[in-house]
Amino acid sequence: MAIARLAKDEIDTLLAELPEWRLRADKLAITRNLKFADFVEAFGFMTKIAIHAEKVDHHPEWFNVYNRLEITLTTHDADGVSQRDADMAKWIEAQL
Ligand code: H2B
Repeated sequence: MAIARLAKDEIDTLLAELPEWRLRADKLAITRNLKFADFVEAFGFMTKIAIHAEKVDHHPEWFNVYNRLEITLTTHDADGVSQRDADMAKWIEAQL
């Protein structure tokens, strides 16, 4: 576990800043659901995130069906939510 997990109060503060994001039931990830006009819009957004993810070496877990996208952010190297997830969630919000 090379990267530090955020403490409960740090996650609370983060989620207060990100009202569209939720803590997963097991508390090891944050999630957000998005809906786009169509598949091309959804996949285009995923492509944008993918390019950023490669750049910062932090990769989302996601599930896409047509225009729906469920994004899950967790840090495998921390076994939970880290500052990397916070930064990624904030970056994603800034693209919307
Ligand atoms: N993405 C996520 N979500 N969590 C990680 O711990 C992680 C990653 N680690 N992307 C990175 C890649 C690591 O495996 C590589 C070797 O830097």
